[in-house]
Amino acid sequence: MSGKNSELVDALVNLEEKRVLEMVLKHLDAGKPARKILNDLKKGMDMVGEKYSSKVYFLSDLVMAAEIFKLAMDLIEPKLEISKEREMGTIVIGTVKGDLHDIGKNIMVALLKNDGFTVYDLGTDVPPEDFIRVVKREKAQVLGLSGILTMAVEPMKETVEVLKKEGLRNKVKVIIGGLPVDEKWREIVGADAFTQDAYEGLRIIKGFLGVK
Ligand code: B12
Repeated sequence: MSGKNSELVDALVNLEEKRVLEMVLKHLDAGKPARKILNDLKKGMDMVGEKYSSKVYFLSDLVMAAEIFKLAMDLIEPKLEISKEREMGTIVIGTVKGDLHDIGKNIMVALLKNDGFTVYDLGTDVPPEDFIRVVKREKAQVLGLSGILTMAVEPMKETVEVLKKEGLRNKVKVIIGGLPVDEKWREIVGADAFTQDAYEGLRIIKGFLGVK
């Protein structure tokens, strides 16, 4: 593999589960920040996606990479625990209808929980009505919509429309996240913000709520 990548990136790209997990543990023991480890894993995942696009990898390879990523996340998550005792705000989050990708969303959820937010994670393939029901019930201040497929723009838009119909739009901030989202998507969907990066997402959400 390319000499520019870290060993961890290469191990994930080569789908070497044992080596990935060993390296994650080694990095954690050495005190490497969880954020840096996550960045490497994300880079590896992006490269796996490129290999899939260019037909070097099959779908089974994508599934394998996703499994390895999840196992690595399980090791990293407890280390993110700085557990703040304060109540930061309530967020409802999920991957929109028709989309089953949840790795990025799960990272966002882990970061939010770690910072003391109350998070209602509705999982994947979530219909608009389910988002709105939980937003209402929990009086959430923020709604986070994840979408990795290009078609996710439609269900995102639909979800914001239902939010409007229920008269909740001005009470809830909406942020969209995922690989394809950009300013154009934000506009089409009618969201307040977008990001392709969970750490930026955390900053934006804190900005919404005026907390640090
Ligand atoms: C892993 C993966 C899968 C796994 C998913 C496993 C899982 N549990 O998630 C499996 C194998 C199941 C899968 C299935 C499919 N996949 Co897929 N997959 C990927 C892959 C390789 C990586 C995605 C990923 O996890 N990235 C890593 C995470 C960390 O990044 P991220 O999602 O962008 O998340 C970050 C930010 O966006 C942000 N974020 C994410 N969500 C949110 C939410 C909020 C609120 C905020 C604030 C921030 C935020 O924070 C994260 C961290 O910074 C991508 C290729 C790629 N390069 O991305 C293809 C890709 C997304 N898949 C693709 C396709 C086509 C499919 C399938 C249709 C394949 C098939 N023929 O069946 C199915 C779709 C099934 C469905 N209905 O959803 C295409 C999409 C094409 C398109 N334009 O729509 C891609 C781009 C591959 C490609 N190049 O062709 N896939």
